[in-house]
Order: sequence, then structure tokens, then C-alpha cells
Amino acid sequence: MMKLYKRVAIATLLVLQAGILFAEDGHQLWLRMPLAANIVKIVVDSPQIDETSPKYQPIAIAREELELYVNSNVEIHLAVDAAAPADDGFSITKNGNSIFIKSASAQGLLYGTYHLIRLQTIGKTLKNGQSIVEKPTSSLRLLNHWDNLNGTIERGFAGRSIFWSNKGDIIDQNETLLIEYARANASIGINGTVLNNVNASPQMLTSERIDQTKRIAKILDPYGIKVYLSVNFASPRALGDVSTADPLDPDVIRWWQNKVKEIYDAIPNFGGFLVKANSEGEPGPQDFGRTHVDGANMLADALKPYGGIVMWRAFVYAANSPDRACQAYEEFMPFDGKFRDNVILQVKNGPVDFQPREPIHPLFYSMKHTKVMPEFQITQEYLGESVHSVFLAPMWKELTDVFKMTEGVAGVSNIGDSQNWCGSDMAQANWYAFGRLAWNQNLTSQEIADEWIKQTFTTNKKFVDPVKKVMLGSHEACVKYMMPMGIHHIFAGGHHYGPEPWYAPRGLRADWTPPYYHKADEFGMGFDRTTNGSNNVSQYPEPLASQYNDIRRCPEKYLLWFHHVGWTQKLTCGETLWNRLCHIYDEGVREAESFYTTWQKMAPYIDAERYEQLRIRYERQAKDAWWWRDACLLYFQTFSKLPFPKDCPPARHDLETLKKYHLAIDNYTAAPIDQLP
Ligand code: GCV
Repeated sequence: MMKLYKRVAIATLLVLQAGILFAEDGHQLWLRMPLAANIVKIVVDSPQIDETSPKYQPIAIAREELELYVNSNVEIHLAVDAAAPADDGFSITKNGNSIFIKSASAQGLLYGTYHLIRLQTIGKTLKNGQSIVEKPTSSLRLLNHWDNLNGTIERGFAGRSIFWSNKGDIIDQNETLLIEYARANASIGINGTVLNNVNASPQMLTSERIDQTKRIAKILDPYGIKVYLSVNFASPRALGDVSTADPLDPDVIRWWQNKVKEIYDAIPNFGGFLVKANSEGEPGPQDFGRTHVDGANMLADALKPYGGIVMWRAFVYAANSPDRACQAYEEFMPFDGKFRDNVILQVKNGPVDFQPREPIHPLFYSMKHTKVMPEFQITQEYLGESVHSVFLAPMWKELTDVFKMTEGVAGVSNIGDSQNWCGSDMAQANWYAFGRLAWNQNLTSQEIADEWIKQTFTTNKKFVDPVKKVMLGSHEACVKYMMPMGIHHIFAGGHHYGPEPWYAPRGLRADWTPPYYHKADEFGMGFDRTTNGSNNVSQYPEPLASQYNDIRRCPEKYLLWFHHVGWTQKLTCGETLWNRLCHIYDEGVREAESFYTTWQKMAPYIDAERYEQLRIRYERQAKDAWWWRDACLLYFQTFSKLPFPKDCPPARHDLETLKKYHLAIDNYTAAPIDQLP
């Protein structure tokens, strides 16, 4: 398996040496380091190690990576040492002409290897006597793939699944791709992957699919990537073996025990289950009058003998809830402390649904006796798909700055079978950032952007500095041109790419329509979640609860999330709500335009292919910012009845035309760049 890499790498070297230029297609991600010109001596200092045994495969990979990519005249010593950092951690020490990588596990040595290569690529060579110690801040660092068994990807904007296809032959065809996938993940510390959509097909648990999972697991295992599966809670009934899926029914319990045994017989290091239950129509224990605890603990008991875990999602909301943001807390807080110790509650970063900006989910502050792991969305369902370049590290940092992700963290993947994996070269930065933050939640967005740019494009300062600035400003800019000041979920009905704040077909459940969230009326706009409204503020601890409740102290970024504010009300900044809103939308447009201007100056520094692919996207993003601004401001103006402030340029579009415009895309197709208004 590893030999393959050598072959690919050597072929690349020969092409380069022959002076043949080949097109950059983004496929190499951040692993574009040149092959070393010299031969490095690798010494494995632990004599008991047999590199051919499965347990020590990471060392064989480490050896090969070091031989291929370390470009200096050093001798590298690898040692598994019980006294060295454990739990995937490692130390790297430079001593004279030797570099020592030590870890308590073979896997830690592989992580140390990738760290060393990263340092070399970004130009941070170790000084003599210098020692680095790294230990991940989260034990579970998982990608969640929303891949369906027919090969489509829910909210995927980069092609089709790399794991599944209708034909079932995908794994054999994709072995090289899966090795590349495993290697890319290992290089940033990701150690697990959920292979299928949380809207899970019961078919995932058929023997045929378990066999396919086994083959995938075998490919990923040497890189330290464990596989997990999303399961449909009604599988025992759906697969026709049992007449119910009631978690307290002995036949159901037995069914799950047998199924878990079948899985572990096939995949001894299988990780466990991810479950979306009683959410958006998915089955769950409540269908049988049982609770989340009944459901999660039953599965946990079945997995426990094998060391498996259950990740139970807290993403729940009912059709008639007066405030969707309140519901997960209401449903789960009463169960704090009641889950088994191999259950982890997987909670989205905010209480609604991966919006461009949300306050932190209240469960992160309050669940004290339950294991909790955040779920981030790497795929940009609500942030411009694979068209807009939005670097998400600053958004995730809003949570990692206040919550320790010790148990783990999950990221909904943006990977598909497109040549550059993510649909856009810039979107790769979010996969990278997720892995790096999962490894070390204390890294800053600046550090992550800096190292990603240098590895993915060039270390030339003339490129690194301006592009880093664009990346670091991109999330805030996107919030400004889409949903500033706490506005949320005003997306179009058929897709989540563009704006339709007016979308409210008769008969559709209210919380699937934007007016439920923005509540614009003649007086003003915003969702009253204060103690006079839905009382969502009370789910937060003090002093946050009082701060959010007080219109004068509520941070502007959350103002319309927590308050219904009058159009002419003066804000603490001195402006009225209406004027401030217009100004912020306008700033968003200017910032998106400046990103495009900056990118156009970057052509001299990188390859023409990736430059052009992103130029088209930055241009589109700037146009879309106008689309968002005009659609939102013109629509809200029908309530405010106020003119744009004098320093705000007039709209480019008119509301009636925008209302008639329907983008013909579905969940599984990226927005067509050239068909937008
Ligand atoms: C997988 C949002 C998305 C759905 C997704 C759901 C979830 O509602 O639009 O596509 O379903 O979140 O996280 O379960």
C-alpha cells in the first residue's frame, strides 16, 4: 500500500526533473512539499518494533514520508517510548545532526513526522537543542460525511461520495484516493471518520455494506483513522428482522447486540455510532414513548464490550416550537448525568443550524455531567457553498475560546470526488483548519491561515500577507453581506445559497421560513428571545443571560438574535437600527469587492490554474454580496419605509426581479456560477 506513494512521488519527481510543466489541479492539497534532494537516514530506536506488523504500520509510513520529504542532512531517530508524550502526542528534539521524534505510540510518531515536515515546508526549521512537545487537546477528531449510499452527498458541493456508489464498486476503484484521503487527514491529526449521512439509510447495516465498510476501514487504518457509522434508529424494524425499534424491547436490544458483534467481527477497531434521532423526520426513541437517554444508552450498552461509543446528536426541533433555539436545551438538560460514559452528546456550535453567525449553543455552558463534543460544519451549506471563499477558523474560534473540546470534535466534511476534493481550492483551508483546531484548539486563526497558505500555495510574502488578510476578514465580511447583527436563516427555500427573506409558502411549517426568524414588521425586526419574549436568554449562565437580555448591553453581533428592535431606535453606536443595517450590509459588499481586487493582484505568484479558478469565484462572491445586500435591504425596506442613508449607494437590483428569480440547484449541486443574477 505504501509503495504506491513512493511510486506516485517518484513519478512526480521524474516529471519535474524532465522540466515538464503539469497543470495544478489542487489535488495535492497542503501536501505539496517537494521531494528531498538528499537521502535522510532513518533510525528506529525501538528494537522490539516490527514495522511490518499492523500495529507499527504508522512507523513504516513515517519512515517513508521522512525519506521522501526531509530535505536536510540529518539523521532522524524514531522511538516508541513509554516515557514520551502519550495519547497521540509526541516530542521532536534537534541535537547536532540528529532529530529525535518520540512518542508513547506508533501513531504519535506519524503525527510527529507530519509536524516536522510541516515545519520544514513553512520555513520553521528547528534550532540545535530545541525541543517541541505536542499533545492534542481533543481525543476524538472526526470528520462526519453526509454521504448517501447512492453516492450523493447531502449539502456536498464537491461532487460525489468517495466511499459509496450505487454500484458498490467504488472502494476498489478508489483505493488510491482513499489512501490519499487517509494521509491528508493524518497529516493534520484527524483520527476518525463517520462514513455516511446522519440521515442514515437502514441499508448501511446490511452485511454487504458492513463488508464494504470493512474494506474502507482496512485502507484507512494504517494512518490511524478509525471508521464510525451513522445509524438509523429504526434499523431493526426497517431491515425486517423485528417488528419494532423500541429501545426497551428485548428483541430490539438483542438485534443491536448481534449487529454490533457482526460489525466488530469484521472491523475489530470500529469506532462506534453517530445517531440523529427524532429530528427532521428521522426515527428515534420518542416514536415509542421512550427518551433520548433510553435510546442512546441501549446502543451504548451494545457497543461497550468492544470499546465503542455513541455520538448522540442534540440537533432537535419540533414543528410547533415557539422558539427553535430553545429546544435542544429543553430536551437534553433534564438528562444531564443520565447518559452512559460511552455516550457523547454531539452539539452544533449554535442553537439553530450552522448559520453564518450564531451565539454559542447554551448546552456548552450548562451540561456538566455529560460528555459533550461540538459539531462544526466544514461544508459551507450556509456560507456560500464552494463558491464563496470564507475561512471558517475565526467562526469556530468563537466557540473554542470558551469551551474545552477535551472529549472530541466533529466537522461535517466538504470532501467529494472533485479533483481538488472540496470544489474550491480555498475551501480546502477549512478542512485543514478543522483538523488543526481539533488537534490544538489554542492555535490562532492567523497561525492556521499562515501555515496553510505557505504549504498550499507559496511562502512568498507578497502572496502570503495579502491572502492571509483576505482569509482572516472573510467570515466577518460574509456575515455582513448575508446576515449581520444576529439576523439568521433568511435563505432561499429550495437551497441555502442565496437570499429569500420573503420565502413563506402557505402551509409550510413556520420554522422552515425566514419570517419566523427575522420577524420584520412595521415597528422593527429581530427575534425577541428576552425574558419578555421566548426567554431563550435564561438558558445562558450569568453574566451572559443578563447581558443578552439588556438591549443596551447585548453585543451588536447578536442584537437581532435576542431582540426585536425598532427601525428608528438609536443603538449604542449612535445610529438608528435602519441606518446601521444599511451601513453594515454595505461594508460587507465593499469587503467582498476588495477581496476580488486583492486576488487579481496575486496572479504573478501562483499557478495559472488555481489563480483563475479562484478569480472566477472571488468575482462571483462580490456580485453575490450585492445580491444579498439588495434583496435583504429592499425587502426590509418594505417594512421600515425608510430611505437608504445618503452615503449608501442605491440598489443594483430591484426587489420584484429578485423575487421572481429562482436558482435551479438542489442539495447536491453546487450553485452554477454563471447563472446567478
Ligand atoms: C443532514 C440542516 C441541513 C440538513 C441536515 C441537518 C442535520 O437542517 O439543512 O441537510 O441533515 O441540518 O444537521 O441533521
